[in-house]
Amino acid sequence: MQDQLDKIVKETQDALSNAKDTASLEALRVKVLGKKGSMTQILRGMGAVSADQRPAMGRLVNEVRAKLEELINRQAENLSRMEKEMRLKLEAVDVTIPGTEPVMGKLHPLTQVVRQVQDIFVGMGFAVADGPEVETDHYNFELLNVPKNHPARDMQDSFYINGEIVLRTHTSPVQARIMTTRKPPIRIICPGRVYRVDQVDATHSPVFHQIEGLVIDKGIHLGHLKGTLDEFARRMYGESVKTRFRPSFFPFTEPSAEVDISCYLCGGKDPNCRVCHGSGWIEVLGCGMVNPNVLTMCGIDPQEYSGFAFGMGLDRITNGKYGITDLRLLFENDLRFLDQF
Ligand code: 2NM
Repeated sequence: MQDQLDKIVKETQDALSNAKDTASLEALRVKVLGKKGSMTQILRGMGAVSADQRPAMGRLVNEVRAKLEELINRQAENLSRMEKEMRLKLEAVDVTIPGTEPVMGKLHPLTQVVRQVQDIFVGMGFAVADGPEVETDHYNFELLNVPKNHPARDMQDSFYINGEIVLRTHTSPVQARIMTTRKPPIRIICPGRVYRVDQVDATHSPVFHQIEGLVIDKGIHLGHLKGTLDEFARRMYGESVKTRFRPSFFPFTEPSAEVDISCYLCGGKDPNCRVCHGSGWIEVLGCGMVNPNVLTMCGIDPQEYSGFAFGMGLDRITNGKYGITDLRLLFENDLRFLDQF
């Protein structure tokens, strides 16, 4: 029995140095001290020991058992300390390491300008409206008093899907849709993409962007038009800009005008100015009092209501503002270009 005990102690010591984690140590504990463990087997064998040797042998077995228990417990403590240290090392986070800065996106320069224009008009009580880019001839031309023989209605100048469907050539059809469905007062601006047949070059594109405005109410007159657009020009280009209204023609307005602003870059002093080319004036928009024919066709009584409307090309405004000289850059989405704004 003494030999057996020695063997168990030796084997347990060997196994202890091989128990590299808590799980294998617990397996060893069961193997030695468990119900079917080797020490328990020894105790069971006590019956076979002669009565005179039993007390001494019993004491010895208990001492060995206590010693093994202590060895295993000590190793268990060691392992659990080591495992904790290992986890702390693995899970350590160095909060002093500098972070990686996220790359911030930006709005496309056109979007920035649309928002700027929108904000100015929203501040004056306008609502933003939109509508389809694929329009009917009825909303795009007919309701806007554009005659059947007008060059814009030529297959050569507009993108027709078929005889009646056309890619909108301006955002006015959005306004026609509002006029036919809503009772005045109406105060809206309509930004969006528009389409006209054009060869692509530095100043032409078959796709471009407009924002148009419309005000209809009782007693609206040219003074409201001029005051609104003067205010827009000052908010957009600075308090010191002057405006100039030149007579013009549009089928949907009567009378009509083009609005120029005094040059915000050179103030008219630089004969080689890249924005005004020395004229001192920059053409920024077209406008007019809504033609009574348009009101009538859209179901609004011109005897009761009047209104004004205006429209501007956003691409040109954007290019002027940022000194961009080629329209194509706005549509190529080259990040090396877009990153600059
Ligand atoms: C312009 C110039 C003048 C205009 C007219 C209308 C509508 F729908 F009320 F008839 N919307 N936009 C208009 C008037 C647009 O763009 C240069």
